[in-house]
Amino acid sequence: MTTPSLSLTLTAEHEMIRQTARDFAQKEIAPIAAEFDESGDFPITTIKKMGALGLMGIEMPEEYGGAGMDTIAYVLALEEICKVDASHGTIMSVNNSLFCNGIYKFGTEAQKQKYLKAVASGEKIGAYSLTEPMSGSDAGTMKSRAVREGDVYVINGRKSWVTSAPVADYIVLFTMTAPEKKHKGITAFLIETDQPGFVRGKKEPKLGIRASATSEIVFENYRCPVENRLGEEGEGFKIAMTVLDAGRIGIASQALGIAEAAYEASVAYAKEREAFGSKLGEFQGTQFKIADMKTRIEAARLLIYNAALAKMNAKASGGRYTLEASMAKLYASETAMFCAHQAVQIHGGMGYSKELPVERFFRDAKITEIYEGTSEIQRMVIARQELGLR
Ligand code: COS
Repeated sequence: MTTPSLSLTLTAEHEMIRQTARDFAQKEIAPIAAEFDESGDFPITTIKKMGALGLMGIEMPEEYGGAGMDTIAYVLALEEICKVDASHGTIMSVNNSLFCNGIYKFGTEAQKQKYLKAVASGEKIGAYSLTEPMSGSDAGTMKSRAVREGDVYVINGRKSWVTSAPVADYIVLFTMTAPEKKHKGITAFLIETDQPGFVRGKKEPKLGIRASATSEIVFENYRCPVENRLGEEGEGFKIAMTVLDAGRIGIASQALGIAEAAYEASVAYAKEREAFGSKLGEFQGTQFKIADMKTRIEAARLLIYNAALAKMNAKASGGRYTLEASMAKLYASETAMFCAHQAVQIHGGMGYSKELPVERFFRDAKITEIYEGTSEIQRMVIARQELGLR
């Protein structure tokens, strides 16, 4: 494979984390990826090892258990993991983007000491819970409730599609404290999953990213101390959206990794497999597929780097990078689906067989167009910004 020429100069630290993630993925994840995809078991051993390498809290300062690196380092490392297995990448991205980012930005010092340190270091697993059975894209319509009683909030309700929920130690939960205020009535809380009233619900039987266990969670009079509220009452929707901006850069990187895996498998197969007396790659029908895949991959990469740089600039300025994150997520996820689709087609029957990982790339790619905001939501966010509607 040729190395793409980029207008971004990577530092020695960037190269180092990319190599670390690449080596780990090849050595430790590649041999088990198919087996965990088949069983749907959570790969706790490899995830813990990723924590020890600093991959579970890449952007968090070292004083809070993280690796103290920047967003470029994060996207490079995540891409490498996802090139081998998107399930490991999902768990990594939720831990990094959705859990750590939120507490680092909105948490108190005590919350950072207790929850951020443990999750950024990989010692504990973090999760993020916004979605409910009847509230997905319209995140402001949730039914779960938190009612304050003295120095605790009593939480009741059902949340769904929570990545890592079957094993998570801590969860950032978004729930209603003032339903009449709609999205302005949502509040965020830090949930400890070993406390009474927290119940892990049914595990989702999924098409792809099967080893990143996902389940419902149920709250039955769960008593959450006031000091575990993240931010103020009513700030939950803004916290959720701010954190999703970071998350969407992660999902874009995941999609890029899947797209590259599908592309590299296709190039190798096109060079090796013969039909009608010629290599597949000698047919124009294959060449056009390869050309379109490569071009979209490099365009996605640039949008991701653009979003990562925008996030780094926003950290200094306090501004938002919503547009850049949504464009990267939209384009990269549709690129992943496009490349996985082409890869199955180039491989023919072998692309449809579980003997090769190409069918797994195809199944894993689809979720990137759905979670952390569907492609339709990303288009809505982009268009609203451009039209000045929000
Ligand atoms: N960062 C910070 N604040 C944001 C924000 C962001 N990215 N996006 C919206 N907000 C704020 C707005 O500024 C607005 O604030 P005020 O009430 O103070 O004016 C508030 O949030 C409501 O914004 P808006 O009116 O745009 O909300 P909508 O209900 O129209 O919803 C969308 C906006 C659809 C973009 C949002 O609900 C969304 O992203 N939905 C998808 C949710 C999702 O990704 N779910 C998957 C969960 S993880 S698997």
